[in-house]
Amino acid sequence: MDDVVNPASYENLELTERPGGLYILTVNRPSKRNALNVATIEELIRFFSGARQAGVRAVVLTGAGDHFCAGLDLIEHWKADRSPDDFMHVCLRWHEAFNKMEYGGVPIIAALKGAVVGGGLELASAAHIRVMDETTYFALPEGQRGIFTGGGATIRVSDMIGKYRMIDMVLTGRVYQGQEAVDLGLAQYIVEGGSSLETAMEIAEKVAQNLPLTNFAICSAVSHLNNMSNLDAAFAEAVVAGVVNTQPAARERLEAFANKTASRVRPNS
Ligand code: 1HE
Repeated sequence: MDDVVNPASYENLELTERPGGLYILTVNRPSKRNALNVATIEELIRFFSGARQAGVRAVVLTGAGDHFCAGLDLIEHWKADRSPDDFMHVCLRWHEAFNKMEYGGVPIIAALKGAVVGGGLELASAAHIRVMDETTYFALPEGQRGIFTGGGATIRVSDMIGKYRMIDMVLTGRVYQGQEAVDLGLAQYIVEGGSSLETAMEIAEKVAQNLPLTNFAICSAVSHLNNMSNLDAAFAEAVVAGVVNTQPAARERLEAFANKTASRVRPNS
């Protein structure tokens, strides 16, 4: 079995295969509220670096226990008494992991619950779709802890909710939850009276029906294009569409539309 999708390859992550190339990836340190230590970040890098080549069609990312993720392992950080150089390199490994997620081309659906805080929110923000439930709450407690964000919140959380809301979250430790969190853009779905995992799985099953190259464009190119000037993004979008929209596998779907056997787009009933 490819090491990347072999559950035995991981100590801090639990990997469960589901039919159709779907995987549930669970940060599995519930006694530490799934705090991210160095070893867990390295395992995330390993999985997301090889997921596409290993044939993974979609990933549901969650945490063990009642909380999604409590962020940086503060105890490991405190005990290590790191130098600036050391911690800069810790953060660069976080970026390696989260960039592999955001730009890797495999759809990642985060199933959120309980605390999604600090680096936990940075982890969630590297997923493509976030599903929360009624227990989920978001915060950036870095300001209170005497530290700063280091795993991309300045980029991705700002992107989701706007720079000044992000600044307010870090300055004041403000907590967002419920429908307000969806309205602001911290999550795209809220599950009332049910589990975010179940809904995230349904979404993953649906997106895995798309062609892998199409999903690669959606889950890699959109992020790259957003980093470019509009002029360059328009050019690069055309190049990506040139590749994706002429893929042989798409012809069958286009033919079905032409033959009127494909489903039509209708309003929700
Ligand atoms: C931890 C961590 C952690 C819990 N690092 N060990 N993140 C934070 O500031 C959030 C810190 N955590 C909390 O606020 C709470 O733990 C929770 C709201 C997440 C959960 O509360 P609760 O009551 O269920 O658990 P607890 O009793 O606080 O913690 C249970 C255990 O998890 C305990 O360990 P134990 O050995 O004493 O049982 C805690 O020490 C441990 N634990 N959270 C290490 N974060 C790249 S820069 C990113 C910067 C940041 O992420 S800053 C935000 C850090």
